[in-house]
Amino acid sequence: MSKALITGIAGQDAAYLSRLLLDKGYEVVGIDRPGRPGAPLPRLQGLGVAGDVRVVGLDLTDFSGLSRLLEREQPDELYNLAGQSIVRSSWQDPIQATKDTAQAALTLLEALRLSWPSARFLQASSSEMFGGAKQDRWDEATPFLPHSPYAVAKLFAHQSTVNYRTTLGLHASCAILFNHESPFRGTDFVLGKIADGVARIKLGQARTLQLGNLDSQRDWGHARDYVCAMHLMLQQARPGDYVVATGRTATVREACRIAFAHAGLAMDDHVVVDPALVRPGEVRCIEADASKARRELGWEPKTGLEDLIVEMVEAAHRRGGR
Ligand code: NDP
Ligand code: GDR
Repeated sequence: MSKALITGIAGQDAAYLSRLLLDKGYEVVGIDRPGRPGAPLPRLQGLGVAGDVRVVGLDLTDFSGLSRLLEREQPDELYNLAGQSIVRSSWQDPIQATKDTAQAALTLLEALRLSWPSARFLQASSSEMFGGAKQDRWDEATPFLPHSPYAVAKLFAHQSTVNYRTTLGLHASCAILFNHESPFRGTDFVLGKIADGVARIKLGQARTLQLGNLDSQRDWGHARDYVCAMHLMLQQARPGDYVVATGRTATVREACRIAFAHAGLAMDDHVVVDPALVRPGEVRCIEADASKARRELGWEPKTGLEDLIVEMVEAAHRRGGR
């Protein structure tokens, strides 16, 4: 039986990845923040796997603790999904964001190198690392130009992973993930906020939904599909870096229209642009090119934008708003 260790076990992707790996017969051990042992993990519960994942609490910058954990668990695969994932929050506490994302990844890599180098490692990198890149298509060769403390920290973790692969020979890979969502997405993210807002308007709990830049563009996919790409990456004989995206870019306005239309509502009657929510240094995403993942991994996203949004709106409606 293969064993996987997943950091950030309380998060969206960790829940879908746990489900995928358990279905494949893996033993799954999750690393959560220390200090909340036995706390309920609603996303694991939501996918019916809370009882099947063994959870340990550990500070990801604790090198000795991580080394001991690796020696004890001897995992075949290690997925580093932990991190403070709200880009805006990284401006509020850039030092903590850098600790959670950059220092944690380096500590994991170093513990892996010294204690259990045979494990295969996956780093959750982000399209935010491209930031201000001028190219219209973003792929693995596009130069990075990070725009936020979050993205700078992600780039440090990314380059450290590349370094441990190319210089020290670890089987270490980076998934350069574009936005991916699910009913587990909170209202700090635009699709979660739209799904929640539509549900609340439909239920008569609200009349308006305040948003920022409606013309902003993103490539949105389903988290369930993106964790399949992560898993496939670690099954390759050779490690590498892969853009994971659908290839379809849409505006926030388009996403809104789909959500409101599904609920039988007219977006223009409810959406209000709040200039305070418009981001000053907006990342400009024109087109994501995931052809390497399609070609080498045989990976294809299964859920399109419409189905993703419908799933999110219906889940928010069932929850009765938040
Ligand atoms: P989530 O925010 O849902 O999950 C990340 C988890 O990491 C959270 O549960 C968080 O815990 C935990 N965490 C943060 N800091 C620490 C720490 N110091 N020690 C232990 N755990 C910690 O994000 P996703 O599941 O959506 O994303 C997974 C990874 O992929 C993240 O690293 C994210 O940056 C990256 N990514 C995600 C994309 C997306 O669109 N979803 C796109 C590109 C990259 P807590 O809940 O307590 O904060
Ligand atoms: P992002 O996701 O910053 O791309 O980071 P988010 O959903 O927050 O923003 C997407 C786009 O929507 C626009 N927008 C709004 N965003 C929010 N949150 N709230 C609003 O009211 C609103 N109105 C418009 C934003 O300006 C932006 O253009 C996500 C995270 O998962 C990161 O961890 C990950 O690295 C990147 O995706 C890839």
